Amino acid sequence: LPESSLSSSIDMELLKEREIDRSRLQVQQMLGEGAFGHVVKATLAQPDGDNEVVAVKKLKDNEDPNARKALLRETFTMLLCGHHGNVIGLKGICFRDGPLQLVLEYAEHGNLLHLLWTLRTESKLNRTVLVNKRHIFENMMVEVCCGLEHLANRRLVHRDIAARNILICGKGTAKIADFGLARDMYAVGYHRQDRNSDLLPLKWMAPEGLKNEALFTDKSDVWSFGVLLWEVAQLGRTPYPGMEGAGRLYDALENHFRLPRPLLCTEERYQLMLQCWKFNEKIRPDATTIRKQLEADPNGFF
Ligand code: ACK
Repeated sequence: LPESSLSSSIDMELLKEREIDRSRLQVQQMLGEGAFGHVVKATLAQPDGDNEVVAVKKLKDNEDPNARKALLRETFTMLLCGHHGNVIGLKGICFRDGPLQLVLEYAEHGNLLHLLWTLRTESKLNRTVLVNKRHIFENMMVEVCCGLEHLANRRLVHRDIAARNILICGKGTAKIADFGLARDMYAVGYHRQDRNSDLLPLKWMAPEGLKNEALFTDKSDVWSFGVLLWEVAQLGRTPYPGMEGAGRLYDALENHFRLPRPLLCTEERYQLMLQCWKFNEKIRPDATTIRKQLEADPNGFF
């Protein structure tokens, strides 16, 4: 990794502290791909001779300077984030003698959206699975809130909270993943949405994010969390079917249009979603308040 792509020698020190020698990695199989990166399953050789299963994120095209910048930014966001049990952990970084690679904690049960689709199929055959599995999903939402509380404490905005980005690790623990869009609130202050990109998660974005000169805060992640609650109650359906385009959605939201109440949730749970979708971010609850409400009412889904 050329030092010119780092903003300071402090950055270099941060990377060195967390360096992993790439010869310790043995790639096993492809897990999937995102906008600019591949994720592969690999084993990481431990000093005691054991092999730990990990996920490795790398670029599709190492020559693309924008992609390199994006992965480097993702790396530093994860370093700033530090350790939390409900955020996918960064085990280390390979940056010498080859392309930049992030070594991540492996999520053996894949993403939450996929899990919801499976549940939808199962529930068509037997409705009782919903009630039987309710507590698992209630618990996952509490866990995501804990992760969001940690991000807010670290002054980080994720900007892409959605079921597809919640990964499920061993024992069914939900962890926030994919920091590709995340930002440091204080370092950036505000930023302009990239209008040329259609990769932004528009249907999960708060109105201030849909606007051009947006001020993203932890409360923008709270809006997305409300959409995530809706995705769970709708067993992984896509929000606002048929509605495309940031402009149309913004206008609808400004005119008080909201996602309708899912059949598989209580009125109370829907009221919590509506709190997350307050147009004015200042009156949205924070992650701690939402977590307490979820804990006080653990039977809101299905
Ligand atoms: O949604 P998925 O099944 O889970 O497909 C994507 C793909 O790689 C591209 O991001 C999967 N993925 C990402 N990070 C991890 C991880 N830490 N453990 C397991 N799978 C992962 C993700």
